[in-house]
Amino acid sequence: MIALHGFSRSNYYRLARAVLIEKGIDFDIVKAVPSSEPELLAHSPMGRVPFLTVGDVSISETWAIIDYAEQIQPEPALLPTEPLERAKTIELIRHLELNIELVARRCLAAAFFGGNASDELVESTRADLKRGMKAVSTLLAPTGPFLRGKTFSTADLYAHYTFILAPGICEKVMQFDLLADYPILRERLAAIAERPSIAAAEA
Ligand SMILES: N[C@@H](CCC(=O)N[C@@H](CS)C(=O)NCC(=O)O)C(=O)O
Repeated sequence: MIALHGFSRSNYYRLARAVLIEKGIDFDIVKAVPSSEPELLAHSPMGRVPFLTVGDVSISETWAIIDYAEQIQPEPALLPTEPLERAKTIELIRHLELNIELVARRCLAAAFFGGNASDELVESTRADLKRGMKAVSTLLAPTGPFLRGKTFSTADLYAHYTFILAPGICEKVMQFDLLADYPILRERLAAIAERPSIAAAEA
């Protein structure tokens, strides 16, 4: 049996959950929070969530979970099969994660958990996010409704779960609207947010 472990406030957990729902894969949900306890490290070597268990095998890292889901349940496809479009979709996903999600997270503690962020950190985060947003926007297909055009993909789910967190961090720590200069992206995110799997992953 497949089980997804995580907690509902985790955007990565909700992303993995939405993918499994989109795929129609039958899975259980098990509550788990990040920890460096040996029991958790045995499943997820950095002590992070989500992780997936398939029988007695554990898979950490959301991208690995998504890839596994794609392999065991190819339809509906959440990644294009045409090689170039698949590469462009993965390229977009990597930029979302590396240049928006992980950059914004540098100020996560300061935004929501009473941590401190030095002026230097705030400024470098703001500058890197601006670069990241430009990169992401150049990778959007010219027409929607989804980020890469007519076909919904994992990139849309990555974007949804990236942009439910990063703008809040920017607003709290930098008083800046991350999406202000990107109305097309904002519009497509609104269309993606209507996806039933997203509502189901919140449940
Ligand atoms: N690269 C990991 C990141 C997962 C992640 O950062 N999860 C957060 C919860 S949303 C976590 O466990 N944080 C605790 C930590 O980083 O130690 C993935 O793709 O699954």
